[in-house]
Amino acid sequence: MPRALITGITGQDGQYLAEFLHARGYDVFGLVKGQNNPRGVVLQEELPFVEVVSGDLQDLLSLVAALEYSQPDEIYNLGAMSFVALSFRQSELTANVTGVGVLRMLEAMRLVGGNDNNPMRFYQASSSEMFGKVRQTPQNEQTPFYPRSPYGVAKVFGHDITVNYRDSYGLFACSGILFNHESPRRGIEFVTRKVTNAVARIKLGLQHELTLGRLDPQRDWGFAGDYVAAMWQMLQQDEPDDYVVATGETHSVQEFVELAFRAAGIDDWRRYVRQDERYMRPAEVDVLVGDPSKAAAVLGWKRTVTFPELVEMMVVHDLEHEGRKARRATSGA
Ligand code: F7E
Repeated sequence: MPRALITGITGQDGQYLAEFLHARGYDVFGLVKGQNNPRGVVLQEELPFVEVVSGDLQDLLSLVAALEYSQPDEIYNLGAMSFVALSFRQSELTANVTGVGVLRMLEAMRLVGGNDNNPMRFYQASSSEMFGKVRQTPQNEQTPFYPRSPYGVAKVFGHDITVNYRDSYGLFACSGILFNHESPRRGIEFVTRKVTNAVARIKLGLQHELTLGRLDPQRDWGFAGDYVAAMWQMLQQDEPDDYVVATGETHSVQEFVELAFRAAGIDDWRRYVRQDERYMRPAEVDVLVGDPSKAAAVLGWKRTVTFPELVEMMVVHDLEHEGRKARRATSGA
């Protein structure tokens, strides 16, 4: 059976990727950091087939030990401090985990390596945030980077060091430049899930307003379940390479908000939405839209969920989820 090690296993993408690989017969190992990490406990309940390996992207020896133990054919480096807004307040941590963490994993891979006939393959989760103040539209694999946050800067380092280690040491290392991808498993700190969760709670009478930052930024939003397939496809090619994964469409935060309220049967969204500077960033990425034609041509990748379907999927999930929580609270169970 093929073996895979996933960092960031407790996040949205880690969970979808673990299920995807498990369904294809992989033994899946997940790197979990810290002592008694509560997300590790949730992971064991939701994805019992994942074998948890302890380790931290800030600790090279722990990565060496994790690779020696799991002996993966494929390493998926999804672990990061991934919230752009927080990266402005914890920039050093972001540089260390999101940036230098990639270098540590590549070094661990060089040390442990796998055998010559079957060297380990590496996937780096790069990000459209690297394009930041965009130099070209739509963005493709050749578009120059201009990151706008400590997170984006750290991701540029992670991307460049992946390419450098591939060129320098012949590692099978790929970088997937993924545009925003969302799902009912998205963390509540990100705007899409914050919106769909609030819409559900407003509909159920549990909350009365939704406070957001800017409504005009535009993003290329796809469904996370589609995007993990592209990660895997990259590692099945004969040669390692870099790919943009995106829908090719862009929508504003406001459009997402309008559709989400409409999906819950509420037409007058403006009654509920308030803006607050607290949620505005020192530097913003205004418009992102990716060109996924290389991923389509080489990997045969395409998205299966449209933007309105994505919004509806998240609202329906949150209505059900918040409704169940509220019922449990009133029944005292
Ligand atoms: O913000 C605006 C905010 O935090 C989207 C991460 O997965 O995708 C994600 O980065 C937009 C921004 O995602 C609120 O200013 C308005 O313009 O959901 P987000 P992001 O920053 O695009 C990329 C590809 C990654 O790699 C990242 O790891 O929405 N916005 N009001 C808000 N954003 C948040 N979070 N909260 C608000 O209240």
